[in-house]
Amino acid sequence: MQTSRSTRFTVAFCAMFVLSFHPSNRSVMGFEPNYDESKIPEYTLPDPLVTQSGSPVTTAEQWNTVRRPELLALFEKHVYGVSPPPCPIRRKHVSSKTVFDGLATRTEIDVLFGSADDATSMRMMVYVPKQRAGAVPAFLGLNFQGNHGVDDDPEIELNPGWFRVGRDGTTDGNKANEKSRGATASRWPLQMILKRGYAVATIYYGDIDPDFDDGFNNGIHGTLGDQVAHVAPESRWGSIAAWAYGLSRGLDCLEAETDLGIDAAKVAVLGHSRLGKTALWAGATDPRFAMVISNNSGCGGAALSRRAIGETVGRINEAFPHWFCDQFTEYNENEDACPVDQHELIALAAPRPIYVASATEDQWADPKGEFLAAAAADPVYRLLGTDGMGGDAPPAKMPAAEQPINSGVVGYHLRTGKHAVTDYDWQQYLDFADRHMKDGR
Ligand code: GTR
Repeated sequence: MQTSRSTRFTVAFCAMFVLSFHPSNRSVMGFEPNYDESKIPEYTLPDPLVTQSGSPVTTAEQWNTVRRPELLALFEKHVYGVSPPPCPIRRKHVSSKTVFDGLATRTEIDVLFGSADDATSMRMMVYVPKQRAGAVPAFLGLNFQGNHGVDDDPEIELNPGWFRVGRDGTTDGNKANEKSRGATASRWPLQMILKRGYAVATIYYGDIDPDFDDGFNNGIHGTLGDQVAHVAPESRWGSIAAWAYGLSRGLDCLEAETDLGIDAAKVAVLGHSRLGKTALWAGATDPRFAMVISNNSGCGGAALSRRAIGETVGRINEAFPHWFCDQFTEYNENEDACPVDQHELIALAAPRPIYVASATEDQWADPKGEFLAAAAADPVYRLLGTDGMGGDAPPAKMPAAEQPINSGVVGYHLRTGKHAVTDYDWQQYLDFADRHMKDGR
């Protein structure tokens, strides 16, 4: 049974109210997560190398022409929803400045979705190292608290848009306040990244689609919604798909802005948590992304849904009814019925390098399920002529904390600590990028 958008809006509004006040945010609405491995339901993962009609996929050509398009369409229909075709973008330069004692140039560009004067726009903030021999590889990711939350330079405009009410005093109602300057700087070690020879581009995710269920009218859902009118309502794009769409338009902008000094053929898309789910979907739908990085993305991201441990499909759809398409609710407490699982999302990035990261205290996101999903994508990577997770086969056992698996093109690590992005995570991503995105690789 599908609920209507308006019912969902009411439910979501109440859920948001409860969520903003609940101390743990983890057991709302009567949901008690299971963390006991022995209570995981028995499940069989769908085989990424067998088509829906039961034919084995044994060649790269079959993968590219039959199975990959089939899986992509299944994820669209059942999980994230169908997005509109790419819209033309317009770009407006906002500022350019030398920052960090001459280390980098910071450029801000407004990217408009479509040609209408009142088109929704997002502001991309780009840091490029000044010392470079040629065009440099880059990381592109969405941020949670505005570009002004990434770096506390008062010259970065306080984003005037809608923000989720923060428990850290960084919002007044749904508006960001001065305390939000630099609030997420620890997740964006800009100088460390720049010193390693990489550019960084980031966009506030709420510019693309504010993160609440308004019946899909605001953000680019409103601007571009007509273009999915032909799609069955239950399979139209949710917010994760909208954010991923924004990342692709961000890449369009980087491709067009050749003067920035970025090599647009070497852009890694990355994200944390819900924005990690988004990065995975962006990597799956847009093969121009040269590398994909999922940081603690959990349920609906890198974690296998069928394990139903920690956050489940039912719980995520209840708490965040706008993230996925309505069809995904069919798999609430019914994960086995979904024709895909998340290892196949990882496989959709193949043969491009992908890195999945978990944290020991982030059981809600099911670190083991994230590892198992990466390992279950390995056969697709090998079919496409890469070494997958490295060695002759993916490791049978999950690695211990701080023992990254990074010799192949499918990387994974478990970090000690909480749901976060830390310098340790970035060091692994930079090392991985050095191996796969630097010249001559
Ligand atoms: C949680 C949600 C997770 C994760 C996280 C986040 O509340 O249950 O799936 O996405 O939010 O994005 O911070």
